[in-house]
Amino acid sequence: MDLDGNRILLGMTPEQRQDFERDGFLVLPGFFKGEELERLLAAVEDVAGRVRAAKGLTDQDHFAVRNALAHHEAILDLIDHRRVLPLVVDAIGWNIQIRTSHLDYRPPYPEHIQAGEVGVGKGADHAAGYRNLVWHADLCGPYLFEAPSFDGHVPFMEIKVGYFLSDVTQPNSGAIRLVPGSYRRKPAELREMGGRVPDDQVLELNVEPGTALLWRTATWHCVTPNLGPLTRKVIYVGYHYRWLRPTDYVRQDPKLVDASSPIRRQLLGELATGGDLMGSDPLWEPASQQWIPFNWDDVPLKAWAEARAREQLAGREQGEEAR
Ligand SMILES: O=C(O)CCC(=O)C(=O)O
Repeated sequence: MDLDGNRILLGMTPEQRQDFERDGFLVLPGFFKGEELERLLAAVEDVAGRVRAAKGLTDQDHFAVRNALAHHEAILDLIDHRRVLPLVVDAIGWNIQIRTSHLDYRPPYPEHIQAGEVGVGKGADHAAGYRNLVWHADLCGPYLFEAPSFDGHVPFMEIKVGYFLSDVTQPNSGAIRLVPGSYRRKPAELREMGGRVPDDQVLELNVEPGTALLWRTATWHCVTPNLGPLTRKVIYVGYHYRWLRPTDYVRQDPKLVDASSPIRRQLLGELATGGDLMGSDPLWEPASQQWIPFNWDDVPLKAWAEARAREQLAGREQGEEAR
């Protein structure tokens, strides 16, 4: 915040921030190109080969990998990518860690499988195990997180960055569908609508490889079947507050943590300085440092964000003086 209480943006333009507030997401075409995109695609194929070997799958089979960051360095490098982090902090702040990172690998449907109605979850494809996710908002549902809802709305708990690495420009090629602005609607409304959303409220993200999507995961979304000729390849990285519990891990592999930078250690759910997660007196006065740390150096994204905000302010002031 500046002295007038205005949010200082670290990566987003004011227009992007407005779009994000209005729609619940930002689409960033051409986010990865050239070598960066090639590296991610090679990583996906490398992981895919290992998954197939481990699970006895064929190259026609679809699968998802969770805690994907632990399976390839190129995926790990996404979590604090220099162009991603400022956007993430603008969206959700610095008091964060990774909840989940996942890879979705979805070859074209075999000819004999008929797609059911998109977003509804009934059809031969669902019966055959194809995961064309139905319309939903994340972190809510009949058994999950409804207690802390405010007046039936989903509190702001998480954002994800999606990286669409394959061509999903054609309708029904495995693209995500979104309902702009729906993070402000109650999940109960979606249920009352029978889990169907009228077409005029829906945006299907038919995007080129290398597009990124920064989004509040309370935005209603579903996935189309892959009726095209190409394999759908998407990676998502989800960031939530440090005081929530991740889904992909209790603690990440110590080798991975030890080899990580302080900011990366924070994002992996650890204290950047390597201290005890339960504080300095874990036996008699345990105090989760994922709530309020004794030492803010344990949460280095705070200082990182503040330093960047100061730079932005100084730049603004210099600009004003030059006028
Ligand atoms: O695979 C996708 O595009 C969407 C995945 C999804 O529903 C989610 O991340 O919650």
